[in-house]
Amino acid sequence: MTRLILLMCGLAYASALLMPVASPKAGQASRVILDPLPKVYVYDHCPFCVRVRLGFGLKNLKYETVFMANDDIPTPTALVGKKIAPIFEDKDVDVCMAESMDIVKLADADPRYGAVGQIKPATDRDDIKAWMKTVKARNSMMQRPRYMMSYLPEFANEDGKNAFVKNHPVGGVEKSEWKDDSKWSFDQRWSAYVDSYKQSLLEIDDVTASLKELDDLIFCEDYCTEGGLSYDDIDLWSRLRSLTIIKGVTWPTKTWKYMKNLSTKGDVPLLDCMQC
Ligand SMILES: N[C@@H](CCC(=O)N[C@@H](CS)C(=O)NCC(=O)O)C(=O)O
Repeated sequence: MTRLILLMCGLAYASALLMPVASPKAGQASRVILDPLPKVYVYDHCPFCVRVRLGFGLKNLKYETVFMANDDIPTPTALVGKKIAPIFEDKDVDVCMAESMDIVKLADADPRYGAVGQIKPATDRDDIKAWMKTVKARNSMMQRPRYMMSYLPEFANEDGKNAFVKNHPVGGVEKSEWKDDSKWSFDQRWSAYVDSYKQSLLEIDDVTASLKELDDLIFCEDYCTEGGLSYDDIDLWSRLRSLTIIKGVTWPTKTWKYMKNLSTKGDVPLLDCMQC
């Protein structure tokens, strides 16, 4: 009997995962498919990149996602002159640019990329901004070691991971000091990452508690600010997605539905399948 129940649960889970993703979604703008497709160069873990992916996905604008390796300097430099993500490239109209919010705003103001004005302006909500400020440092410390344990494409090779570790301090160390090879060796940096992961296990309940506070600030399961989907969501959802990699966090019901709904509508998967 237990085996039967487990099998049924497994089947329900599998059918949820295997739902067709290309079917038209209720209330969504019609699909925009340019030829050639515009490209978005990203790192999967990067919340700024997620802003663009979410914005384009919500607009139902098809684009090619290029996951750059984290140690790839030539690709972004050839495009915009420095190592940065996201980068938006639409060769047909000679557009190649960085800056996530500028990219989403450009796409939502130009009929080339579908109906304009689908995303309402940011409302500058001080309560959500204050929440994000309070949790920012702690959340980064929890996410960084987990990215190194993940299957994210920019870290598919050791060089990508090593580049990330060298550029992202943990344990409250200043970036300039952390990057100084005379002060921090390769092994010391990695060992600090292990310590940071261990420390983070003691802070899981704090993440749960902070999400409980946020839940009261989220208006509904589809958008965080009364009035509809806005740039508030483009920013907030993209930051929250990074938290979905942390195992053991209990998400409040409304906030989790918000995460799942925008994940589906924006066609950006959460990271919960690689929690650690
Ligand atoms: N203001 C930029 C920030 C972009 C940004 O800082 N991206 C990070 C990745 S999360 C980056 O490319 N950093 C340089 C690096 O990884 O070397 C935006 O919103 O697009």
